[in-house]
Amino acid sequence: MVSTMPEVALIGKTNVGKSTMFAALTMLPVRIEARPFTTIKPNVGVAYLKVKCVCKEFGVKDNPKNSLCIDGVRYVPVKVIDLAGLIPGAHEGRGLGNKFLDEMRMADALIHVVDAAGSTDAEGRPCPPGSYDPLLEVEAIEREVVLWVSGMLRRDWAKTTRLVEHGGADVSKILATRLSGLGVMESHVDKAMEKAGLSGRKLRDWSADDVELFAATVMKEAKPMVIAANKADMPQSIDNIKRLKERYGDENVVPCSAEAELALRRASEKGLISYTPGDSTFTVLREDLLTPQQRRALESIKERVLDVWGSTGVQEVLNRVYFDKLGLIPVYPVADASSLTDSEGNVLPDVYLVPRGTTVKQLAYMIHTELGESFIYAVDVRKKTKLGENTVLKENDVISIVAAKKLKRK
Ligand SMILES: Nc1nc2c(ncn2[C@@H]2O[C@H](COP(=O)(O)OP(=O)(O)OP(=O)(O)O)[C@@H](O)[C@H]2O)c(=O)[nH]1
Ligand SMILES: [Mg+2]
Repeated sequence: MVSTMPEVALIGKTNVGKSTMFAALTMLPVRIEARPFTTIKPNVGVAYLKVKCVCKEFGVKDNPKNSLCIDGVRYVPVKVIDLAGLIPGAHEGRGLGNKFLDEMRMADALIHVVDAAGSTDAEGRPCPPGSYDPLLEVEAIEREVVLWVSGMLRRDWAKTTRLVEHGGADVSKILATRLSGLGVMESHVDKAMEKAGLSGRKLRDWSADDVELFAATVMKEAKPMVIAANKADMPQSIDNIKRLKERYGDENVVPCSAEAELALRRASEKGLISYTPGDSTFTVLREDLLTPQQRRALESIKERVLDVWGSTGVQEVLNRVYFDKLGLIPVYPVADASSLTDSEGNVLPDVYLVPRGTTVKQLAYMIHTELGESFIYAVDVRKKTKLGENTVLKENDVISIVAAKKLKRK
């Protein structure tokens, strides 16, 4: 189950723009430098998903509690972690080693930041743009993660095999237990074994390649991922992004410029421009305060990023991960179906991100165990109809839960 504040980790080769993207997403001042291994300890912050709020549809002025609403757009907080960068061999301790991997264990999803302009080599050292192939980078980094996971499995493979063959342990259960620190569940293991063609095979017959294949497949199941094709402001990225999309699928690759997004958000914060993350344009508000350098930078962002890609892509990456990959939908629980308020009179106080397929009763449990336990029925506030406990929630549902016990809060 996804916790109330889902978590996403930024992973990738060193020096590709992870911290720049983190800074743009969270507006936290973190160290950004054009050299490998700038980030040593992970940065943790809060970013906001952007969804169209239902307040305008209902014609109400809302008072959000767990989120923000600006001009009819709901900003839903999510946790973001910016990790130390990787280089080949990291799983064996090269560079900053594999400690980073421990830090991403509980992430619900991953954003793989890639230098799409090919301006850093395999080790993350700056090189002439276009001279390194980002497709190799994606393969190399994914391989590090797989080798780390398969290393974890292989370490006690003999014991695992014994437990299954002599102890009668269930294969899926034991593999899930071995990887439980990574958020891997039995359902992920089952799916991965099936997809890798390993279902029914005796563990002792698995080759090293089989273990690696399983590790790769189970990670795909347990940690949905989007590729952020960064440095899209550099012209060398255009052809590479086309190739990345061909190789990994349009839905898995989002062109972005973290640097452009950071510059726009900072300029907006200073009141120099009006810009909303995710937009395809910005408006200069204080032409008089812009230095010639800032003016040139803004022009370049317009020409090289917004006019080419339609946005900086940073907000899109985040939304893509949560809504497409994790399959979450926003729903708005309220206590009072007629006033759309909680018990304190806040209009449309909360938005919950729930996995597609969640029922109204499951939502009641997410809000409060007591609400789930004493659930009687729910009300679809929009249609003013009663919903039974097994009714599956739809995107943007506004739901009031009627329970036997009145909760003190909400
Ligand atoms: N052209 C361009 N440069 C960028 C972009 N994003 C980041 N950079 C530059 O890339 C360099 C590395 O940025 P960081 O954000 O520190 O990279 P990182 O991936 O966090 O690096 P480590 O923490 O060292 O692994 C800096 O010089 C950034 O200014 C981008 O969108 N376009
Ligand atoms: Mg960094």
